[in-house]
This record gives sequence, structure tokens and C-alpha cells, in this order.
Amino acid sequence: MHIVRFLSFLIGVVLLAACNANPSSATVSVLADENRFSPARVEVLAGKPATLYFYNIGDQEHQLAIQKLPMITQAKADPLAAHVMAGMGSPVMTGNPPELHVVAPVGKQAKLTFIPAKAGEYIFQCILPGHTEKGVLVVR
Ligand SMILES: [Cu+2]
Repeated sequence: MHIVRFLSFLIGVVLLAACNANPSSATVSVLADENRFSPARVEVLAGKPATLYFYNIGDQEHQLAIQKLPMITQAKADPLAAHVMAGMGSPVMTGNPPELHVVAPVGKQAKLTFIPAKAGEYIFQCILPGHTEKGVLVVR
């Protein structure tokens, strides 16, 4: 099952790379499983549209969240159902909801679009209890 998911992910990456000829935007992909995000470092451009594809190749739901990320355009998730809405009383969240947040159920992908405002390095992590996957979003 993992092999099938991984192969379909690879096909997706190749297709995305082929489509990403426009240097004024950035498309990045992150895979999640129970142990890690791969890659653990992705780069997008300040002031330019960014698209994040988030693939869950693990056996549990995974999420990717950045607590604080200055954005010109707030993050929009597709499908919208994959996005945990702020203030919906998720038991996972305490305090302020993360500014960027996407959820991928097992075997699914979710897409997030946003325009980052400011160069910097922003830690992203899975915020489910007991999960430790982590990475860095570099905004150049
Ligand atoms: Cu996780």
C-alpha cells in the first residue's frame, strides 16, 4: 500500500515540476508519514503565490501547521474540508490557532495556496498529539 502511495506521489511530483515553469510562483510538495516530513525544508518566495501540496503516505492523519507566518494572502486549503477551521473547538489546539494549517487524512493529499509576506524561516510541524514531524518553510 505504501509503495502505491509513494509511486502516485512521485508521478505527482514529476507533473508538478513540469507545470512549474513560472518563476514568479512556487509550488512545493511535502510528504508526511508517522516519522517525518519529506523534504523537511521547502522554499517559497516572499510576495509571490505559493502552492503547497501536502501528501499523507502514512497510516494516520497528519497535519502541517505554522503558528506564525506573515501573509499577504491568507492560506486557502483545497479541499476546504481538509482544513480545520479556526475556532471549531479542535481538542488539538490550545491558545491561538496556527496561521497556516492543512490536514491530510490517510492516503489523501491537500493543497494550500497563500502568498507569504516576509523572508525568513518558519517552522512547520504536525500538531496532532504525540506527533513529532517537523520542517522549515524558507521564504526568500
Ligand atoms: Cu502527524
